[in-house]
Amino acid sequence: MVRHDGAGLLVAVDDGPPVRAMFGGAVEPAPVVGDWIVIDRFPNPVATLERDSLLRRRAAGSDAEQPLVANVDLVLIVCGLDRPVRLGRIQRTMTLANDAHAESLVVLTKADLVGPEVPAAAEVTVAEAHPDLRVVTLSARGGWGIDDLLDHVGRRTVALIGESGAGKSTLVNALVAEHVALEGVVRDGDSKGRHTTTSRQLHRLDTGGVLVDTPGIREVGIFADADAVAETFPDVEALAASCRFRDCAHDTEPGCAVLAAVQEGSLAEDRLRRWKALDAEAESSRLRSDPAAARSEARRMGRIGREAVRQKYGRRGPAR
Ligand SMILES: Nc1nc2c(ncn2[C@@H]2O[C@H](COP(=O)(O)OP(=O)(O)OP(=O)(O)O)[C@@H](O)[C@H]2O)c(=O)[nH]1
Ligand SMILES: [Mg+2]
Ligand SMILES: [Zn+2]
Repeated sequence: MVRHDGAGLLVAVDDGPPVRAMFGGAVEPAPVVGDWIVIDRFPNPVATLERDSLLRRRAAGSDAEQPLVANVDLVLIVCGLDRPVRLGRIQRTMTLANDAHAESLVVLTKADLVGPEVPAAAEVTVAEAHPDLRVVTLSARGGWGIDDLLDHVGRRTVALIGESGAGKSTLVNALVAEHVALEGVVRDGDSKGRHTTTSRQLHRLDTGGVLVDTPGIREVGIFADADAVAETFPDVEALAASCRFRDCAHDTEPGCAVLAAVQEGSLAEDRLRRWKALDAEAESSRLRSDPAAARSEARRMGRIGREAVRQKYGRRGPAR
C-alpha cells in the first residue's frame, strides 16, 4: 500500500499503475503505508498480510496509538540546519524506530544555508543523544551528500520523520532524482514549515529501496515498549541493573547506582531526566495498549493504598 489519504488507499500492483481502493474498514489490522495487502477485483482490501514491524507513535493531543508506516528497516531522523537541532526530538524519534526494530540515521539537511560550525555543533548533539547514532550532512537543494545517503538506504524500506519544513519532501525528490513529492516554503522569520505534506506516501527508488515521506510531526509522542527506551539509553539501563532494589525508582533509594553515577559526574542529570520521562511515557502506553496489565497495575495500586490506610488507622480503616 503506497498512500493513505482522505480519499482512500493507493495500492501498487504487479501489473500496471497503482489502483485506488476503499479504506477497508473491516480489515484487521487496518492497512497503513508499507503494508502488503490483498485486494479483490472491485478493488476492496480484504486482508493485511503479517507485518515484520510497525512504526507508530502516540497520536497528537491524545493517548492513543497511531500507526505510521509498516515494515520499516531504516528511520531517517530529518533535521533542518536552519533551525535548532533538538536532542530530545532525536532521542524520541530513535525510540520509535527502536520499537519498530528499525535502524536510525540522523540526516542534517539544508547545510547550504549555514557555515560548517553549525553541522559540527549538531553532530555533538547527536552523539549526546546516542553514542552510536550515525549522521549524514547534506544539501537536498545543492544535491551534495545525496549519494552518501543513498548508500545507507540501499534496498531498504525507509521512513522520513521530522518536523514540518525540515526538508523531508525536498530530500525525497533529491533521492528519487525527479519531482515526486510536493515541497513547501518555510515562513520567513521563524523557519517554521507549513505542513505541505498531508499524507504518508511511498516512493520507489531505482536501486530497489523504498522511501516513505510523512507529514511533519510537531511533538514526537512515545508509544513504545520499555525495551525501545532502553536501547536509546543503554548507559542508564546498565547502571539501573546494578541498583540494590530491582524496582528502584532512582529517586531516593539507598544503593541506587544511577544516582551514584550522577553524584560522581559520570551520568548527566539532564540525561537521567530525559530517560525517566521517556520511560514513564512508554510505561503508560503499555498500560493503555494492554488492558490486563492496566487492571493488574490498578490492583497493585489499590493494595498499596489499602496497606497505607491500614498502617495509618489499623485493621478497621478510617472512621466514617
Ligand atoms: N536551502 C535549502 N532549502 C531547502 C533544502 N531542503 C529543503 N529546503 C526548503 O525547505 C522548505 C521546506 O521543505 P519541505 O521539503 O517541503 O519540508 P517538509 O519536511 O517536507 O515539510 P512538511 O511536508 O510540511 O512536513 C522548502 O522551502 C524547501 O525548498 C536544502 O537542502 N537547502
Ligand atoms: Mg513534506
Ligand atoms: Zn536506582
